Amino acid sequence: MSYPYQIKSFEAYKEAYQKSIQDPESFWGEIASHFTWRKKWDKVLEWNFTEPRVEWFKGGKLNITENCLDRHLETKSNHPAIIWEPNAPDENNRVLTYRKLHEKVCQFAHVLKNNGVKKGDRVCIYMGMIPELAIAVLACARIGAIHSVVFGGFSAQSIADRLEDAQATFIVTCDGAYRGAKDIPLKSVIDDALIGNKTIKRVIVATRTRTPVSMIKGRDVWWEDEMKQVEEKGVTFIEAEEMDAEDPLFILYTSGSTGKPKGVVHSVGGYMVYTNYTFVNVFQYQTGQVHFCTADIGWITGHSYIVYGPLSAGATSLLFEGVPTWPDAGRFWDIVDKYCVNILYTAPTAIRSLMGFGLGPLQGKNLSSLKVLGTVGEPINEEAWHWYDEHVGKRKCPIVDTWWQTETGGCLISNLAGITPAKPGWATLPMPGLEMVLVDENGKEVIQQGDETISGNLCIKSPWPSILRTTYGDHERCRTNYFATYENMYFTGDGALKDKDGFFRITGRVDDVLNVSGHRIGTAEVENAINMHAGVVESAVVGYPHDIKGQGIYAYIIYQGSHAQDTHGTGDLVRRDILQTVTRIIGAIAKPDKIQFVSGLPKTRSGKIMRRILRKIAEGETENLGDTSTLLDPGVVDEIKKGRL
Ligand code: 6R9
Repeated sequence: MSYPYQIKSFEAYKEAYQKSIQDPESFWGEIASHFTWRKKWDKVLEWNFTEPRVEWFKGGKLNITENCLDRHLETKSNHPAIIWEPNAPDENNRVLTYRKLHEKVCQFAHVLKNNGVKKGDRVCIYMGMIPELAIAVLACARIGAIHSVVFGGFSAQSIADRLEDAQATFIVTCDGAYRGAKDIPLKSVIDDALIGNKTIKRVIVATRTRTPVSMIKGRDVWWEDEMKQVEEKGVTFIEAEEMDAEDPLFILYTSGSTGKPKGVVHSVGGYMVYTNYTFVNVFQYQTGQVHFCTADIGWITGHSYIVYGPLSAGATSLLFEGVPTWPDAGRFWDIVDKYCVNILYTAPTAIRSLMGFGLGPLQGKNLSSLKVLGTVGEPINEEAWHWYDEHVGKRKCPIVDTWWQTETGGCLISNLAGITPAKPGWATLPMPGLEMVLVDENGKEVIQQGDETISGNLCIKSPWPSILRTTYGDHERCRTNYFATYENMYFTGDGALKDKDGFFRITGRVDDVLNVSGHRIGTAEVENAINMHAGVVESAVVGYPHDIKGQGIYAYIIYQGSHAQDTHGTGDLVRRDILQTVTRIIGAIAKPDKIQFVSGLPKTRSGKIMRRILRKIAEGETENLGDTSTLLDPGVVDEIKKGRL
């Protein structure tokens, strides 16, 4: 398979960009024509950002799995689609060719149907990184069910909230998951999440860890038993459901500045075209190459660049169950060596953590297969960039710094590997079709004069094919969150710089969202969880710079529980209980790194917590706190400064 829309020179990029802005409909229509459609669209694009309403390839009919699987069968049936590397290096790996993956997806689609799943039903998928996860995702898409993958690190409470919000009726899970030295009892977490749940009709459980599980009669069935029934009938195919281009493909929950995660909805047609287009162009994928994206499928990066982007391009996608530091910090390099990985796509936090182990783990590992390196999830600091470039890429692999979001579906700002220039710490140029602007607090576009570098809030003036369509069950929330801050623009929530060459550097979130190890966490969410603890009166959570995680979580807590005595000592017991509470309510990823007990929080006379001050103290900038005269009780600031951790 060749990609006629693969950009091959900087000149060609500029041309494509020009064309995409002048005539987006013919630009995207031409690209979309290279996919398999049951029926061609009537109109490429209709939109307004006021409702908002965005429709791409309107009237078009397709199924994304025919594009990810069926269309490759003629020429690539024996090519590996998914290579699976298990958590333990001595366990056998698995390779699923396009034929095998197609067969398994069709069979599991039958299983879903046999269990009552219908087009439009919401299926929650809570699994570890095993091939069955990708199979479950694709099987949902095959029959038009809407998948909602929940990352395996989220708690029962988080799952329960998501099940409720999506009104999910089915769950696919595993007995347990291996992640490094840990063994996570997924089914047991699901059981907790289902206490009191009335909507879930069936739970399908795949075997992985053989952790004992309680299978509830009439509700829970084994993946293997169900598959066997289909296999024994010799069934290897299922007709794909014909979907409208604008039908929802999936829901993925992500954190915002309010306490409740939002169910971002992506639709079939636009998401398919855009993830494929960016996969082929950003990474400059060549047929036969092995693409290793280290994200978990529970995040958008895994959806777009492990599953849909690579498979729709007929690529080989490597799926790794474990973590970069287990059994040792050489694991990524062993995998690159073992499978001759050509493209490695990971997060700056992983690079920084591996840097900490020095060069030893790289020794004796053959990394010469690598052609392209990528990063995603957070700004990359120059030190990490150079380490990646020098010690992993051996100065011969372009590094793509890809900026994007759950809501954007695919990369929006990135250099194209080896085609457009890179600049350490800069995501560089927008993808074709993307009209990025920087806006000041008053909503006015910041206009560049001469060679100056400008800064502002990053907004987008017009839609690209994989823009979110809504937040599930609450369109108004989608409007107010993304389209109401600035008129007629999508607001990203990020701040950015733009230099004289038009390159963008993302400086980080400008809202109350933290980015911890590349994971988005809302401060309000963490506060809500902390406040659940019986002894907590009030709390305020902010981010602070963390060497490895990028940002750490700093919590200021007013505590008056029965353990109060202890907070005057070390407070360790209480701290431990609070961490346990956060783990229960959200998951371990949201645990504060620092907890400072305080007697009061800096508030304005109207009762608003002044986070700006708390942020500065957490960052260690205790001297220059700005205007504190509007505070109700300026004295608390001194106390907080003194007790800083
Ligand atoms: C894909 C993904 C989105 C937020 C985003 C921004 C940050 C992502 C980045 C980056 C600087 C990059 N972010 N990529 N910041 N440079 N290359 O990560 O989606 O989990 O929704 O997070 O992550 O702040 O707004 P998501």
